Amino acid sequence: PRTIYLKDYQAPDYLIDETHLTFELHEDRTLVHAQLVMRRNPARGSGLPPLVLDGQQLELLSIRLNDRELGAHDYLLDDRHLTLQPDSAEFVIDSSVCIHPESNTALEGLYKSGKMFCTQCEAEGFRKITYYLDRPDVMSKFTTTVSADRQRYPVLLSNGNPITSGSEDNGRHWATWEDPFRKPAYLFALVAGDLWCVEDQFTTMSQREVALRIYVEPENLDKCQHAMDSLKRAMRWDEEAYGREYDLDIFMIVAVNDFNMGAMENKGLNIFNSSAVLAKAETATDAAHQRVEAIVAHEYFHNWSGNRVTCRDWFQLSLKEGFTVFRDAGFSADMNSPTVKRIEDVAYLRTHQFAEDAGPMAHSVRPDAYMEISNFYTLTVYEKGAEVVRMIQTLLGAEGFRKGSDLYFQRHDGQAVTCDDFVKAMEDANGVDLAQFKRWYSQAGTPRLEVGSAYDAEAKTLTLTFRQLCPPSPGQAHKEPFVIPVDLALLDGQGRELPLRLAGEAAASGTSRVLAVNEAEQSFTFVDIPEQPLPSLLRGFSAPVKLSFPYSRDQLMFLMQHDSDGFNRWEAGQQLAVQVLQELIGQRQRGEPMVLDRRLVAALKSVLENDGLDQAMVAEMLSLPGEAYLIEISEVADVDAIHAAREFARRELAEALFEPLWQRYQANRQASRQSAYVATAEHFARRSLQNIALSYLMLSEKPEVLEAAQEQYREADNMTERLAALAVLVNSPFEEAKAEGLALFADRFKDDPLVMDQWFSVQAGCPLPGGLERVRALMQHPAFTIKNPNKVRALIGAFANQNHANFHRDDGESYRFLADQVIMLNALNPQIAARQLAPLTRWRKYDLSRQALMKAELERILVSGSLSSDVYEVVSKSLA
Ligand code: B3K
Ligand code: ZN
Repeated sequence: PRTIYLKDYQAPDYLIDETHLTFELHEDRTLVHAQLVMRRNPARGSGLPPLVLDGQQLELLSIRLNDRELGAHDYLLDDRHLTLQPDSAEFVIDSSVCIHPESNTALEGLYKSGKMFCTQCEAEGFRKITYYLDRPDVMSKFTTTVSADRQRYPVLLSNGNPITSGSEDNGRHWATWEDPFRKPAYLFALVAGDLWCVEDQFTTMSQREVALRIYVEPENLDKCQHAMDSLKRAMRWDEEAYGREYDLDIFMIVAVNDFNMGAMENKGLNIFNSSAVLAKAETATDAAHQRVEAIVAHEYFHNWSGNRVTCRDWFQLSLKEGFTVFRDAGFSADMNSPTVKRIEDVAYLRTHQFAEDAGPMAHSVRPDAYMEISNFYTLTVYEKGAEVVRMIQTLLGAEGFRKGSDLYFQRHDGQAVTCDDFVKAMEDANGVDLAQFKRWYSQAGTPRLEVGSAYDAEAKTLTLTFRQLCPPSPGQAHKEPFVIPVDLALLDGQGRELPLRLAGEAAASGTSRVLAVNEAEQSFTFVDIPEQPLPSLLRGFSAPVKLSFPYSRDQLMFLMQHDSDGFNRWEAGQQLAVQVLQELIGQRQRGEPMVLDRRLVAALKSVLENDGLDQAMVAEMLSLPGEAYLIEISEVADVDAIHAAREFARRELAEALFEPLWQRYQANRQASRQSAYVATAEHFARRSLQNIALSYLMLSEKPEVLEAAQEQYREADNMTERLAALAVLVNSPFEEAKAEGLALFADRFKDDPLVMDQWFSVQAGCPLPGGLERVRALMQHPAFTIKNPNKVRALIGAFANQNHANFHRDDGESYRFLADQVIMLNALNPQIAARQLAPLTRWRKYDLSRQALMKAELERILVSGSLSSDVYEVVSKSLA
C-alpha cells in the first residue's frame, strides 16, 4: 500500500455539481446508475487534464460522456480508477455498474445487514458503489432513486426529502429522495428494508416543524424512546449552546445490527449500530443509556460540525471529530453531572489515548501521512482532538469561544475546510494569536509537565516552576514547547482558596486562574501569599498532559477533602491510590508480603461516610485506577504484579470497609426495589454506588452477600442491576451460583443479540484462570458469529483489552489466539481486523519474554497471506 501525505494535497481538477443516482436492488446483484453533472474546477486553471474517477470492486457495464457511449479504448480501467479524457469544460458522465452488497462482509459501501440493505461510505466507501470523485472537498447535490421488491423492502430511504414514489407491476416499487444541501459522497446513505418506525416532531427555534423518525426492525420498536428523547434534547441544546438549527424537514435514524463503529452522520439519514440506539431498562444498562444519548447527540451535532462545514481532506478529520466530541461532551455534561462526565472522559483518555500516543501508531491530531485512512479514526483524532478544542475554550473563555464558533460556522457554511480555518476563526473572533498553540495539531505524543514550588516565607511569595517535555514519537524526534493551559488555585491550611496575584500585577484577580505555560521551562511568582499553600493544579484536567508534582500522601488526602474543584478531589484520590498500588506492586515484585497503606482505607472510609457527596462521585472515588491505566503508567508493565496488587488492595478495602459498604449497598438496593427504573443522573448515581459496593462486598465471600447478589440478579427490573449481579457471580468462586446465573441469563435473553453481547463480555472479562479456554468455548456458542462486529468486540475485544491477567498469560497462547482471529478477520472485514490488533501493537510495554511472543505473532500476521491495507499498516508500523 501507498502512503498518502498531507503536503501533497491538491484541490480537485474537476467538480461535480449534481449527482443523480438510481439503485436497482436485487438479491443477487445491485445495478447502480450514476449521472454526474461535472465541470472543470476554475481554481485549477484552464486546460483539460484527464478525469480520474475512483472506483473499487465495480463491474462497469457502460459509460457515456455527454451523449457518447464510450468504448474500451476511450478510457483506462484498473482496480482503483477509471480515467477518461473530457473534451469540454462542462460535461455529463453516465455510468452503470453492477455491485454485490449481498456478499460484502467488509461492511463498507453498500451491504446487507440481516435482511436489509444499508450503506457506510465514510471515509472511502462510496467508491465501492459507483465511479466518483470520492473525496470530501468535492461537494454535490444528490438525488437518489431506489427500487426494490416491495414485499421484502417496503421502506426505501436516502438523504434529504422524499420527492416521489411509485409501484411497478412486477412486485417492485421505488422512491426518489432529493437532498438540497451540497455534500461530499462520504455523507451519502441508502437504506431498504422491512422497517418500522417511531415518530415524533421537533419545532426549531425559528418555528419550523421537523419530522423525527427512528427506523428499526419490528421487535425493537419498544427500545427507541430513549434515543428519541435524547435526539430532541440534543436538537434543543445545539440551538441554545451553539445557535445551530436543524435544516431539513425530516431527520431519520436507522438501527442496523452489523456496523463497524457506533454510528454515521449521513445527511438527514443517520445510520446507527443498533447498540447505539436501542435502550430500555430491561435490556440496556445505565452506561448503555448514556452511550445512546451521547452518540445520538454526536451524530446530530455533525449536521453542522461535519456536514454543513466539512473537511477539505481526511488529514483534517479532527476538524469535525474532535470538535463534535467536544460538543457532545458539553451536552452530556449538561444533561447529567459535569464532574462525573469529566472524570469518565479523563480516565478514558489517560488510559487509552495516552497509550496510543506512546505506541508505534502515535500520530498527531492532524496526521501528516497515512496508508489507510480507516486506521485514523483514533482516540487521538477524536478524544485528544476534543481536548485541543477544550483548551482553546479554556484559553478564550466561554464567550470568546462561542464568538469563534459562530464565526467559523458563518464563514465556512457549505465549504470543505481545514483545522487551520477553525483556529483562524477562533483567532479572528477574539483578536488573539494561536500560532504556537497550533503545535497541538502537528506534534504527537503526550507532554510531561513537571511542576515544582518554592515558598519564600520572608517575601510571602510562591514560585511555581513548570518544565515541559514531550517524548519522541514516530517521525518526530524533537518537539517544540506546547501552550499548556494550567487552571490552578492555591489552598491555605484550612483548604480555602487564596487570592491570586502574580508579581507585577496591580491587584489580585480571583482565586483560580489559567496560566498559559508556553516555554520549555518557566516560572510564575504569586505574591501576598501569607502561608505555605498547597497548589491545586490542572483543575478539570485543563490540558492533556502527564502532570507531576511531589505531593505527599497526606497532602493528597487533604486535597481529596478540601479541593473546591470536584475533578481534582477525585484526581487526588486517584493519585493516592496510584502511589499505594505502586508500592504494593514493588512489594510483590520483590517477593515481600504486600502491606496496604491504611491511609487509603481512611480516605475511602471518609468518602463512604460522607452523606453530602453526590453518590456518583462516591462511586468514582471508590473505583481504583484500572489495570490498563496502571500498565500505561508503568515503565515496564508487570501484568501479574499489577493484577495481584490491585486485587489485594480491593480485598483489603472490602474487609476494612465492609460495614459502610454494606449499609450503602442495602440502602441503595432498597431504593431500587421501591422505584421503577428511570434514566436520570440521580438514579444512575445510586445504582453505580450500589453496584461498586456489591463488587467489593462479594470479595468477602460471605453467604449474606452471595444471597444479596442472587436476590439482585433475580429481582432486578433493569439490566444495570441484573448485569452487575451477574458479573460479581461470574467473578466469584461460587461455581454453582455462577453457572446458574449464566444459564438463566442466556435462556432469558437468547433472542436479543445486544443483551447476549453483554453476556459474552462479562465472561470474556473474567480474570479467573482459564480465560482463553472460556473464550474459545464461547466462540462456538450459537449466539456468536465472527461476521458481526459487535460480537467480535464483545468477546474477542473484551478479552484482549480488558482481561489483562488472561490475555498476557506467559505462554503466549492468548497472543496466538488473537493473531488467529486477526488473520481470519483480515479476509472478512479489514477495518475490524485492524482494530482488534491494537493490544498486540503495545508489545514494547512488557517484559522481554512477552515482547518476543507478541512480536512473533505480529510477524506471523505479516506473512500470513494477502493483507488488507488496514492490517498491513498497523502491523508494519508496530514492527518498525
Ligand atoms: N463519522 C463516523 C465515523 C466513520 C468511520 C469510518 N471508518 C462516526 C462519527 O464519528 O460520528
Ligand atoms: Zn463523529
